[in-house]
Amino acid sequence: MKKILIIGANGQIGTDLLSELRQKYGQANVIASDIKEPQTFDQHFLILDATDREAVRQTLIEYKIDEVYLMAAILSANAEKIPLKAWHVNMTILLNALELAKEGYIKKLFWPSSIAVFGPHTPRINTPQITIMDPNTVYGISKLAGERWIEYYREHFDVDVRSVRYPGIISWKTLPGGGTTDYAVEIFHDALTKGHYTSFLDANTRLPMMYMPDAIKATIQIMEADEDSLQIHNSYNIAGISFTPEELAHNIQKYLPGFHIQYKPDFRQTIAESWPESIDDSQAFKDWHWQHQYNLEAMVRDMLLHLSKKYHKEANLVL
Ligand code: AKB
Repeated sequence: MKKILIIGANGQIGTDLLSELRQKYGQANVIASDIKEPQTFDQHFLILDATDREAVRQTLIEYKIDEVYLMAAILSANAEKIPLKAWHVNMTILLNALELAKEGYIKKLFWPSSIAVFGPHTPRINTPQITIMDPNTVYGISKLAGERWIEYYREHFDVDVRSVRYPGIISWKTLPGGGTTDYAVEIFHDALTKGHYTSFLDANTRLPMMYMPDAIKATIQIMEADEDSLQIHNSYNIAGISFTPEELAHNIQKYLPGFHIQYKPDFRQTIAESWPESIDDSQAFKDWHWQHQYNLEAMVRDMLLHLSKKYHKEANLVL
């Protein structure tokens, strides 16, 4: 059985990825790591600072790791507050992993890119796989540079690295940390606990989003795809659902009729306006049969069912 290391296992995507990979490959074969302790005890967890290449190398050797999922990053909104640190962290952890893969310590690497690689001159509707990319956020610049580096390491050093451009990811287990698309998760928590939500994006800001089960499916599917079928060596566009805060609020109101939303856009509005509204993922479909499953209605229902249990608010839902 192969051995896997997740870096950034306590984060929003890392948490769900960890449980899915452990179900698939067994508890002891999937080592979780993060810079911070997890909420609950995990005997296969270790503290790891991925900017420290020697520490990562030791972990790979000690646990005889084959594959790494590099899920740690400083996201778009947080990165704008600490530009140089965000650049340093996002690039160093990737270059460390690529160097270790080049040296033979990692057989296969997953590194996520993001819709943040696109910018104000990118076609915003049905954004093509190959198009203008002029990101104007630190996070987007680091992801675009990362895409160039992974392709470079593949071409020059035959490193097997797989990547998708995540849209905003919606999930109930762990909150996202510091992204522009975070409103689409916060809204559910506030709808259930307070009955109202103040959105930091305008009512009509349409962004590409995806429900977590689809994001995990894409991540594992591309890692398992036959290498020869992958024609794209920077990062694949993947699409899920595109909606606005207003449309999301209307869908929540179907289950929580008393819920209301107000809009107070802040600096994240400018970031959102530089990103696409929807994504063309036909290349991913063609190469590795990618297709999302959840639409807006199914995602909202599933989110509310899970979170209402967490907050003991099942009785409030009109089902
Ligand atoms: C963010 O908002 O920064 C992330 C992303 C789209 O990569 N969710």
